[in-house]
Amino acid sequence: MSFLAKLRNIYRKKRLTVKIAWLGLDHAGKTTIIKRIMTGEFDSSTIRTLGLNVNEFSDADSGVKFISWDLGGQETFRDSLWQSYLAGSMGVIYVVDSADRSRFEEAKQELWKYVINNPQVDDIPILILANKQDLPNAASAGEVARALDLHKVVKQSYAIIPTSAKTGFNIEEGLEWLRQRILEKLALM
Ligand code: G3D
Ligand code: MG
Repeated sequence: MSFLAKLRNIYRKKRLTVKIAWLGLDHAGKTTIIKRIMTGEFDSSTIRTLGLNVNEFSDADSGVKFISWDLGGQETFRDSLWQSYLAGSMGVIYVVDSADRSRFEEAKQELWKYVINNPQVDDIPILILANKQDLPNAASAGEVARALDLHKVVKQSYAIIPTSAKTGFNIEEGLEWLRQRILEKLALM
């Protein structure tokens, strides 16, 4: 069963919207992965606020809402804006282009600034996708983990897994980790 189909059961039982925040530098593969997971009919919209593109995807049937945001580039007013989008998220998915080593440092800075060092994310599970594994020069998940300093994460529960949005490799399997964390959280609600 797919990630969405499994979450649909939660929705039917609890009538809860499961909101998940997708972050990462532009070009990491967020939109491609989301479109791959969103089966059947879904709504998508792009909200342009203060020069930022926020993409929203919702699947009415499962009550799942994905909110996706490109990090990196010029500094804007996004700090305060982002907080409101992150509030109430049950999970954060951080996507990295494993083949673009020239942007690992930037990916690390943004991950720590907006996710790991963000008090709003203290008890939100973080799934990191080392994407584009189909490319011959892609760094392994271990190499990406070292580049992002993940061994220094102490507050949050996180996992890093290798994926390819192009071939579909490991996408459902990786999301399964996050789904389990979400189920644990819901059990406490
Ligand atoms: P973003 O939403 O994070 O900004 P996109 O990223 O989903 O728009 O993807 C950016 C580009 O990377 C797209 O190519 C997309 O096809 C490609 N891409 C995404 N995931 C993978 C992957 O796993 N492997 C490979 N080889 N390419 C991937 P274009 O050419 O449209 O810019
Ligand atoms: Mg995108």
